[in-house]
Amino acid sequence: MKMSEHSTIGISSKPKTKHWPDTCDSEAPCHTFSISSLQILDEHGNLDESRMPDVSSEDLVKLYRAMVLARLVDDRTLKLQRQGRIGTVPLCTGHEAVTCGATLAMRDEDWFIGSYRDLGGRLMRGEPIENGLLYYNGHEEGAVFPGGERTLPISIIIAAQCLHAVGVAYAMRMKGETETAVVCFLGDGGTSEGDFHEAMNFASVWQVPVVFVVANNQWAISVPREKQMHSRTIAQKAIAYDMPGIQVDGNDALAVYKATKDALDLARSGGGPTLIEAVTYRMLMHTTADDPTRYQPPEDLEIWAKRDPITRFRKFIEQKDLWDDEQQTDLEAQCKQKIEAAVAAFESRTDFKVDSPFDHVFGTSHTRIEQQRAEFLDMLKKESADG
Ligand SMILES: Cc1ncc(C[n+]2csc(CCOP(=O)(O)OP(=O)(O)O)c2C)c(N)n1
Ligand SMILES: [Mg+2]
Repeated sequence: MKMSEHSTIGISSKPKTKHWPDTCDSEAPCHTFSISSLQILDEHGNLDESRMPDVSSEDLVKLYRAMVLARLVDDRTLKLQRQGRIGTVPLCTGHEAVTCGATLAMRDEDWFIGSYRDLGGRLMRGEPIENGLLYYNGHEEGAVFPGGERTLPISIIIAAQCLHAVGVAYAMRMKGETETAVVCFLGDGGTSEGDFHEAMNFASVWQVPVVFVVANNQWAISVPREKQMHSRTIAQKAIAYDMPGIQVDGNDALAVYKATKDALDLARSGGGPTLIEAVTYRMLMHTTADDPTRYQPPEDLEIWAKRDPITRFRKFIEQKDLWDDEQQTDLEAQCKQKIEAAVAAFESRTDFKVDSPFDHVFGTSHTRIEQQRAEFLDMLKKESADG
């Protein structure tokens, strides 16, 4: 497609103003850049009133409830895995403010395109708890849910979802949707991948409505951030693509909410993409297949435990008289009931299509894939015949 055609599909055909000088005066910097940071709720639950976004009391409570549900689902899933009742699972403990805060800023018609550590946000988008259990037990059925067409399946391929996000945003504008936007979640490790940079580049060139939310949890499996990049911040990677970049306290759900809301407002108004770095910490293992005690300093865990996103938010809503111990007890009981119902439903299901992964490799049937499907089904048949 030629650039000149863009205006007919709703994407600005106007090139961005060229802002580089023909020659650079060696005495003065050509450009200077800076990265700002945002915290609204500190680790003790104290609020910076001047930065408080406009969020209703109802939404504050909704956000808190969503974070608690995600934490409790994580606890239960870890136990199921340790009991051998589910396969390998990535856990989200510590990440609740990132995904839940960002998701609260989204509209239902926006696209949620993420990875495997976004449980809280996925549940807020309406994904049943049972789905995650199915998915991590190897059943594709858990990758989709009714009404979840705009919540894409989890991307296990690091940063591949960034390209999907830009493509979806571009397609949306082609289809004439001018109000919807895409939120793309990824990790710090994802920003060291080529896919991320390609996506950032085209998001910038096309000025598509995408908000990249990077959960900088300090680790890519056992590789600490400083061993995979030399950048002082991840937010500064936005500068290379001339898009806004901001670093937020990723354990402060209000800061994540505000940064995402501002970025979505900008995107909806035609202002293009934004990169948000949410600084947080992975409080548990990478996945249940990994032993973080071999590489994670215990003192770091202590430091980050004091910054827990849920504890500080609870203090904040208690100070606002929106929450008390009785509500907490009720919430935990309700969550546990929902979780147990999901576990029971998951464990009683037998109607799986074991070869469903082959359905999703290409949009249409493909000879090579069909051969592989036949081999796989044959192998299962032989295995069950052998007992
Ligand atoms: C393209 C690709 N390379 C390698 C892997 C193996 N892998 C799985 S998770 C992971 C680390 C990702 O770290 P990060 O992006 O920081 O996300 P986090 O797990 O910390 O949430 C890697 C390398 C993969 N899934 N995809
Ligand atoms: Mg990481």
